Order: sequence, then structure tokens, then C-alpha cells
Amino acid sequence: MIPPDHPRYRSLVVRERLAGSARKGIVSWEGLTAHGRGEAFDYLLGERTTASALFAERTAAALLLSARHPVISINGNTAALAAGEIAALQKACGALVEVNLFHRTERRVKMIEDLLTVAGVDVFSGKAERLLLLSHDRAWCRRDGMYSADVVLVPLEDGDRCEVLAGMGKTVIAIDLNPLSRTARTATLTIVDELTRALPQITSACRDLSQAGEERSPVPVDNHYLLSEAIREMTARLSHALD
Ligand code: PTJ
Repeated sequence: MIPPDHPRYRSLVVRERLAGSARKGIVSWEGLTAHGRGEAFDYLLGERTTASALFAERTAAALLLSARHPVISINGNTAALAAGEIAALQKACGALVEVNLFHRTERRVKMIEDLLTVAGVDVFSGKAERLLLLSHDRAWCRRDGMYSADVVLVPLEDGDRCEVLAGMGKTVIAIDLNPLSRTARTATLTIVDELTRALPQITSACRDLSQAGEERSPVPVDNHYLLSEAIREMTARLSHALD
């Protein structure tokens, strides 16, 4: 039992949730190491949403709302950490939600789809095909889902698929705490923020934009600026760590 007065209570509870989800088979064992890497970068960021991340989240909302066929891609970590937040975002932006796994088994796909459904997500399931030009199992997706999407939101991505989706001419929005990753550098727009902080911000920006009834015009993105701002924030914290 984790005592609520522990200074790292939230972080420990999240770890416990991920470990439990790994035991059930929802999160892959490798997903636990991916989470640890994310934690390290979040530490450098000060475990907060920076101004540039907030700007990226609002831009992501505009991209999702102006999309013809937006799709949110879900892996094990995302489902375990943020199924409810995905349901809220889906309602706010109208995207399809599709499960796409690196460590893919039919059993894991089904477990994750069920978890999302219970959380209120309308999951786009059905026949997957090996459609993406990848040698690993992220190649499996749905023809009327991710394959034909114009905008894809990919939380906690591996760089390969990000590159392939971008190469297909899609707008790729990544959520990745590591601004140096191949995903971060290949995506059209990278949100350097923790998943459970980022998703509600995107949702709330979608609601604001929808209420304002703003014209859906092309959305300019300067990903190089967003990544350099994230690196600058981390470097500044490191420089003043012992002040
Ligand atoms: O469920 P599967 O089988 O699809 O596997 C999913 C994992 C996460 C194992 C797979 O996609 C993977 O190996 O990812 P990577 O290449 O380790 O990349 C994950 C990235 O997400 C890393 O750069 C981490 O810094 C980042 N990350 C981890 N946790 C979070 C995060 N970014 C935002 N929020 C987090 N909570």
C-alpha cells in the first residue's frame, strides 16, 4: 500500500497501475521501461505543462478539428493510463479510435479494445490488415481507419511508424516526453508533455474552438520551434538544479 503522504505518491500510484496492467497483459513488459524513460524526461521538465507544450496542445486541437478523417492510435500504455481521457477527447473532436500495437497479439488487442469500451470509447475495430510498410506488427491497421486517415494522433509512439505515416502524407501529432526521439523529430507536431496532462488540454481546446465556431483553415506548425523550446526548458532546469 502506498501512503498518500508519500512525496512521490502520484508517481508511485501510476507505476502501480501500469505494473498491474502489465500483469493482466494490457501493458507490455517493454511498456514499463518506456514509462520509466518518460518519467526521466518529465522530471527534467518539472512535471508540468510548459507554455510551448500548451501551445502545441491547442495546435493539435485545431489540426484534429480541421481534419477530414482524424484517427487516434492507442497502445497498451495509453489505454492503461488514459482510457477515460481518450473517451473525452473522442467526444470533443470526433476522431476514430483504433488500437495499434508494437507487441501485437490478438488477445492484447481485444483486452485493450474492451478496456477502452468500458471507459466510454467508441472503438473502431474489425478486420485489420498488414497495410503499413513496416516489418513489425505496427503494420497491422484498418483500411477505413488509420490507413485512410489524414490526421493521426499517436501517443507514445515508436519512430518507425511515425516516419511511415508521415511519408504517406498524413499529419502526425505525437505525444512524447522525449524531445530527442525519432518520433518527436519526425512528427508534424510533437507535444512534449505527459500523456495524462496533454490529453485533457487538447480536449478542452477542442471544446473552446468548437464553441467559438472558428473557421477551419490550414494550421501552421513549426515543430522545430516546439522541440527546441522543450529542450531549452529542460536545459534551464538542469542548469539551476542545485541553486
Ligand atoms: O503497447 P505496445 O505493444 O504498442 O508497446 C508500446 C511501447 C510504449 C512499448 C512502444 O510504443 C515503445 O517501445 O515505445 P518507445 O519507443 O519506448 O517510445 C515511447 C516514448 O514515449 C518514449 O520516448 C518515452 O519518453 C515516451 N513516454 C513514456 N511514457 C510517457 C511518454 N510520453 C508522454 N507521456 C507518458 N506517460
